[in-house]
Amino acid sequence: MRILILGGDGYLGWPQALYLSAQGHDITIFDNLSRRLFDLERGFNSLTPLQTLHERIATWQTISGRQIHFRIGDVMDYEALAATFQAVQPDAVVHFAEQRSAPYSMIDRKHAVFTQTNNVVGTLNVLYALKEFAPTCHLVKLGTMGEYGTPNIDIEEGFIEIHHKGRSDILPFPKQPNSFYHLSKVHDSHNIMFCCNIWGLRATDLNQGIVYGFETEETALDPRLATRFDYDQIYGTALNRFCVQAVAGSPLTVYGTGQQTRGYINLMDTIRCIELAILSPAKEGEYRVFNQMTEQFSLLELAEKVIEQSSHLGLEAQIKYFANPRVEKEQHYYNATHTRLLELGLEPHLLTEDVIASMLTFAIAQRNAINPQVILPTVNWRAAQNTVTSHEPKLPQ
Ligand code: NAD
Ligand code: USQ
Repeated sequence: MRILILGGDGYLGWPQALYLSAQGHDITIFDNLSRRLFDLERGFNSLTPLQTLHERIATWQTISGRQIHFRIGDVMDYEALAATFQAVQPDAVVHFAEQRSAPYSMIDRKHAVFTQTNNVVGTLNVLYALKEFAPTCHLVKLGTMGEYGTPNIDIEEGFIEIHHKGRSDILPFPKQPNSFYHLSKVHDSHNIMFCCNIWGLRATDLNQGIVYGFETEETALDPRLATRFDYDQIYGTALNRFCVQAVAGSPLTVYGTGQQTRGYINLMDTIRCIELAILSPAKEGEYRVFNQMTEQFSLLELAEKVIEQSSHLGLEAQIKYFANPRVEKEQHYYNATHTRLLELGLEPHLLTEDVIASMLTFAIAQRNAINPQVILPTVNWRAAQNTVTSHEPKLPQ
């Protein structure tokens, strides 16, 4: 298949491109490299040393004999996007190209506006490009489990049957997101569902949990193929951060009570789920939602797992409770259905002791690259203005 990967230079997009290329698909990456620019501006770094996109692609070609095509471009630039759709004529488009950090979106007004503009307008452009140039192409869009929030009932896969005053209907599951970033995904979901309905587009919205891990079969072939491993307070996610903190000798930063429970998924399962969605596409006019997670844990459960494995490696990790910089429920019910990808054939890689040990071992090997200055949280949801650095995103005119 011809597959266009928007955001194919990112944490998930790059290993996805490698994996689908290895399966024999014809891959084109479209990315504006904004994620790399953010690190350069702030002095943040991925724990895995990253090669340029050119070097990554050349390495893959040498190793596999397969070519990945790429175009540097912004999904907010409709002309560039449209030209890419016309040139590639994709059978499937995987859309990762969004600003994906909740703390980034809560820094201040400019970062909130940037996040929602980049994500919502970008996705709207993708929907128009599909309509104009590839109406039968299947859109596989990365959403997030955080769209649902933490309701006091089981979370269903996208839709719920409601009985109300003697009538019933199957309606989108209620959304209660916890950040302007998570809200941008809700807005995207509504726009995608609407376009499937009015134009007959076909789309799969993957409400994904928090991804952990840094390696796939393909990235492990050569260090130059590594994907990013973020551990900073803006882009680092819970488990990845806890592993690096344990190695850095910093306390594990548990916000609030640590009872917050979320869905999690291994990086290797992420790329397989997306392949499964591509191979069984949505029908014409169909908007479907899969909950892309394999297990759920509270933060304390994760922290305790990291502490236990750390002790086997001679590290003395400990928890430090921080006053929660976020506004979120700290004691709540959480039970999310996630059967549709299993039905399509997903065989999950679960969070075993070995997985955590391998993440810790990798962090130990990279110990000298850890910058302790970027670990502690400074973005507070309650503040109208947070100072991360003086840099501000450029807003659209
Ligand atoms: P990432 O920031 O590493 O990658 C996103 C890529 O998109 C980057 O390479 C960036 O340069 C590019 N990009 C951003 N805006 C763009 C634009 N306007 N035009 C072109 N390229 C643009 O993020 P990731 O962790 O790989 O996440 C990918 C997707 O998966 C995101 O949509 C995210 O919301 C979703 N997701 C991620 C996780 C996770 O834990 N990482 C969990 C659930 C959902
Ligand atoms: N948390 C801590 N300590 C930390 C970091 C986070 O206690 O050092 C807590 C947060 O308060 C929150 C939970 O851990 O309760 C998860 O935070 P996170 O930063 O790991 O994940 P989140 O902000 O939800 O965002 C990440 C990705 C995002 C994706 C989302 C999936 O950055 O792109 O959409 O996971 S989900 O959480 O299912 O919505």
